[in-house]
Amino acid sequence: MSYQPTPEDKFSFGLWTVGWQGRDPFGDATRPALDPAESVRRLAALGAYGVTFHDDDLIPFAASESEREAHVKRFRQALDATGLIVPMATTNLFTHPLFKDGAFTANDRDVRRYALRKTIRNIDLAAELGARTYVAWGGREGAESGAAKDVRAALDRMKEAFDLLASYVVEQGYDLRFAIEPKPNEPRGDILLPTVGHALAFIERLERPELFGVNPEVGHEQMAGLNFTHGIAQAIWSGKLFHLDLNGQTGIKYDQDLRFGAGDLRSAFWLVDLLETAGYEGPRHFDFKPPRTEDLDGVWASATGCMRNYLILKERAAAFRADPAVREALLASRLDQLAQPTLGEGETLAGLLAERAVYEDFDVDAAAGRGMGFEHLDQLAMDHLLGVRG
Ligand SMILES: [Mn+2]
Repeated sequence: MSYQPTPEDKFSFGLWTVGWQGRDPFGDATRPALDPAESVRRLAALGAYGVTFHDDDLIPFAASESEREAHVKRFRQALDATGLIVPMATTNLFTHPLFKDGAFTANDRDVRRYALRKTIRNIDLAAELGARTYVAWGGREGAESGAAKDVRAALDRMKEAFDLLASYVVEQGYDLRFAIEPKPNEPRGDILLPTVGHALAFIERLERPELFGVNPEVGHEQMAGLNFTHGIAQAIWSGKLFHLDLNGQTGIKYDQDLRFGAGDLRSAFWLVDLLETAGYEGPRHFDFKPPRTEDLDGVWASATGCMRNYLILKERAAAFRADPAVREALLASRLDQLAQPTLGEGETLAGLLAERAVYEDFDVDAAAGRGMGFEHLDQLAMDHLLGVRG
């Protein structure tokens, strides 16, 4: 296998990923600005199918109306020339000092009203460019200290904003759904909706929950020490995996945004196994940052590595699932039983309560003594992941 991506693989990249100039809290930019049209051409040449953007990646914050039109036109021409699509767009509600205390949940009411206008303006552009998903990452929606934020009131304002945005999209007739992106901290000390679970629960309180899903990011869940693949599985189980951000993270530390596969490799293997077997049909979107040690050649090498690692893991996961020894090991670990309802067909709880074999006569010691076989099963997975089997 060549691991050469094609548009059928549905790989997409944010303009802000390859375009990141390497500015961090301790150092200045190490790379020149990239022209969005050039990024589109390079990504298409590498085998990506899509490109995503924040309003401010494409159109500088203070651009005039005519400058705005010129930027959009150049971008659209690059899309038309390459066949790249825009599956998703999002709003930058975090860079400008205006948003230092948040956007939809800023204590300043006029900041919240401005944030709604800024978002709706970019939703119009997203719809115009054919995006089907609108991501909302509230990086500044949070606090560093207790009294600074009334969290219940802030959640009221967050709900108000999303309810208004959803009704706008419905009124305009846009074919666009929202995906909320959780993150536990950074840039705020603590961010609202910190995990996939928090976001899933919040969505159910909205007026149009059917228009909202999640956009989980590998590193964001792993920053909180959580099992990303489990979070994705629950999002899929809930019908809420509208989009996702692939990257790499090594443990509980700052948001590393490494290229996909370069963080927790075992977790990446199980993630690809899940996405490829659970019927997820959305974009495989990379939200990473090529390290600031890299020049532009290194940027494209990093982007290539994201896609290559996904395809290698896809191949390895498929080989794992196809291996007869794995099928046998899965049975020995009783995965087939987990898939069966706990009550039999037509059986009632009363029947379960009346059956002595279930409880009174149950051989507890024998059941407790049965090994689960998980170590053998996991080693088969390791062998496949490491490429020494099959
Ligand atoms: Mn990140």
